[in-house]
Amino acid sequence: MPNIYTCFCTDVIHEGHLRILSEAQKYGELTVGVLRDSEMVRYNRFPVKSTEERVAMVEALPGVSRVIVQNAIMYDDVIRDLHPDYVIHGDNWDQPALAAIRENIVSLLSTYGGKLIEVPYTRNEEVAKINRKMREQLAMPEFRRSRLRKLLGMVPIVKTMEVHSGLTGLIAEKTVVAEGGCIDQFDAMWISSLCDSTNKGKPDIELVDMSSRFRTIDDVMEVTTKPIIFDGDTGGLTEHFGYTVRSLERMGVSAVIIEDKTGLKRNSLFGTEVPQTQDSIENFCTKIRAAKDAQLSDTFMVIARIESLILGKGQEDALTRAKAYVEAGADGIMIHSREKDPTEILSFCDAFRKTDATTPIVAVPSSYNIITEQELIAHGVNIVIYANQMLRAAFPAMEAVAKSILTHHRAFEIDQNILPIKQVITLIDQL
Ligand code: SPV
Ligand code: MG
Repeated sequence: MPNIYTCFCTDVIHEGHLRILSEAQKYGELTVGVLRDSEMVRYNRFPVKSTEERVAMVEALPGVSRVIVQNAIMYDDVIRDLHPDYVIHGDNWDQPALAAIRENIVSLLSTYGGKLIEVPYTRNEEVAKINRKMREQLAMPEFRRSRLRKLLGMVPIVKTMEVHSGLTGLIAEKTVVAEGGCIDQFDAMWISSLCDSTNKGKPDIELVDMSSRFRTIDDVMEVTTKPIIFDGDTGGLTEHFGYTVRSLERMGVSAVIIEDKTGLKRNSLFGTEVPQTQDSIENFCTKIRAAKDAQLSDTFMVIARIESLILGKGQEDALTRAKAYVEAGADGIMIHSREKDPTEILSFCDAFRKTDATTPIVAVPSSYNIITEQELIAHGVNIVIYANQMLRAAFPAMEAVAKSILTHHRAFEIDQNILPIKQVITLIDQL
């Protein structure tokens, strides 16, 4: 009997999946692959159910002879091992990522004469409703908040993109690339104090008040599902910070990062060019403890940011602080540097990992942007934040428009460089 294979990457079975199953039966004995959690993430389908629950769900379906776990989005291993006569899949190849998967399947099958069967994708009100509900569930505060901790256990590094508005949130949420046989996208979003302030035309000195910062979070949350890491600056007064933590938790933010500075906060990338004061270990530990005491959920994370390298205090000071902050209850540490060369950051990470194998490390490679994610992973980094590139891209683009219109006394010349109006009005999906 010929064997036929399909892969399901879903938490919910709908009419479309059942149609694939009944079609598959016409060809032979069906094996269904259940895509593993970490790959569901790359595929823009964050799983609500565990791999085991999804396997059990598929095993209970009619016409399924065998269920296996598919370990990678691309089909190389599964086709090599199963050698299916047929692979069956919906014909929804419209996005680039899906088109790359199709190419992968077709090229593997062609090596031995296997065939791809494409079933018309089921597009009806019921299926659309199920897909919408799955997305909405991901956006609920309780679920979204827990997603960062889950990701830390699932992926080698949590790729985090700066966002400062609904629109930039949508870019971080939806951008997917299919490059060299891999599919990739961002895992989380960073609400940077620098970019949130700059976007409001204000300096990054804790001037933008919390209500306004929360408004930015809300704008992003309304249109996205990915977890949010909030830049909490110094956290303000210890007596106030517990209230901030509770508000962030209630909103569904996953983590706050606070930096060990005190007094008028200036952006770290100024380094020692402007006066900046590092907080005492004792005070900062008290602030961390207050936050952890105020926290109500199990999933929210308070991450302590160490400014020793920024302020020229050296690695030993940074390590002493890291140890103290973790002992005070910090759920992670962020180490920052404004050097172009990543050596000091990597040296810190190696030294920290010798004494602490588990506390998540966060890195923000704005200055040492030469470093790759693979190198960060090799030195024990768990979260990488691309902290300001989205805003820096927008500013020169908008300034060029302003200059072109002033220069030419009309908007004709710049038109070819900007998004067509047709695309603007269709850019945002309606509910
Ligand atoms: C931010 O993005 O606001 C940060 C990172 O805090 S940095 O600007 O490098 O200090
Ligand atoms: Mg900041």
